[in-house]
Amino acid sequence: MSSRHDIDSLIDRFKKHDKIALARLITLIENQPELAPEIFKHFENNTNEAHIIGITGSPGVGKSTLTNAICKKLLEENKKIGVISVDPTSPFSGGAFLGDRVRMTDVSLHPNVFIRSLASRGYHGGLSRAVFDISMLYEAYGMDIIIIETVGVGQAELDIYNLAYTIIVVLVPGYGDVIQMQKAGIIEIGDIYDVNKKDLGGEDIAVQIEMMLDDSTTFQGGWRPPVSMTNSITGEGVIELVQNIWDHEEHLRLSELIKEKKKNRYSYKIRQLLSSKIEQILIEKVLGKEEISQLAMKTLENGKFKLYDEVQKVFEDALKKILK
Ligand SMILES: Nc1nc2c(ncn2[C@@H]2O[C@H](COP(=O)(O)OP(=O)(O)OP(=O)(O)O)[C@@H](O)[C@H]2O)c(=O)[nH]1
Ligand SMILES: [Mg+2]
Repeated sequence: MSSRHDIDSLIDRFKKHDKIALARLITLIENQPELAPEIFKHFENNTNEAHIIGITGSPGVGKSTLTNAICKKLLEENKKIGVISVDPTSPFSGGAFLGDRVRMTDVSLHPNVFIRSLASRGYHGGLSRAVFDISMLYEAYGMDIIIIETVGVGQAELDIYNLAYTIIVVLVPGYGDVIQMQKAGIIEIGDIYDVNKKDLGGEDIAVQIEMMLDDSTTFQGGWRPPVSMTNSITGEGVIELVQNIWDHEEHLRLSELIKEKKKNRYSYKIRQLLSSKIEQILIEKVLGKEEISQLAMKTLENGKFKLYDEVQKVFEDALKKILK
């Protein structure tokens, strides 16, 4: 199911806003990234640009529920929305995939919303590649807004900083969360802060974030991140949060910072593409599995402390071969 003809007919249906065709193209590009150029070729005349939002925060703070509530609000504004939900599917939160489906069923059947969950496990670094490619498909499909949900631990939140234009950091009542986020260095990346589960308190957290922001001396281009409080189950406070999103979008547009954000997004992607190509050349043409295991044998024989030198030598030889 990937012959040229199949792709062409999928694209035809995609262009007629067939959600099933969108879903299939996503699956195709997810599993066979090498098809991306052929697929994207069909959209060369498409100029639609979406505003890309990243929602991040610790597990269970309500990111998916909040995404659902934001979608509802945006649908009232007649927006078309694509969601990419990166689920950790950790052994501890097993079944998160289905859980997200359930929490988002509210909006997922609406013709102007499309939701894709990606299991973060098993991607081995290719996750942001998939997130990027899917967001390209969403833009080609005509989405006005793209929401990327990631758990704010590990590598993923660094990726989101490079991939999205407006970052929402979600926190919940209880100081532990703020401290954990501070440790992980995530707390600083927010353009907007939201204290969710306000039905459980949270005033103190909002104050703490405001104080933290007051201590920061530099705000990017004069933007001081606003702090909202929501109950994403009832939708309370979501109007304010969505207003903050639009304010930030306007700020980026008027200050032309959006150009920087976009430049950063594509630079990031280009670096990724290039380094994977270089890696591929190295592995396929110069240093395959066989050569690497020979090198390992040599290391065992000659002493493990020579490992770095040996690798450097092999690398230099490889470079010479490539450049020849
Ligand atoms: N009391 C209360 N519970 C909430 C609120 N928002 C979400 N929840 C509940 O919090 C739990 C986790 O919500 P999710 O939306 O799955 O949280 P998440 O951050 O997406 O979780 P992961 O994707 O697993 O990290 C669910 O049981 C929600 O019903 C809220 O505003 N108040
Ligand atoms: Mg979730």
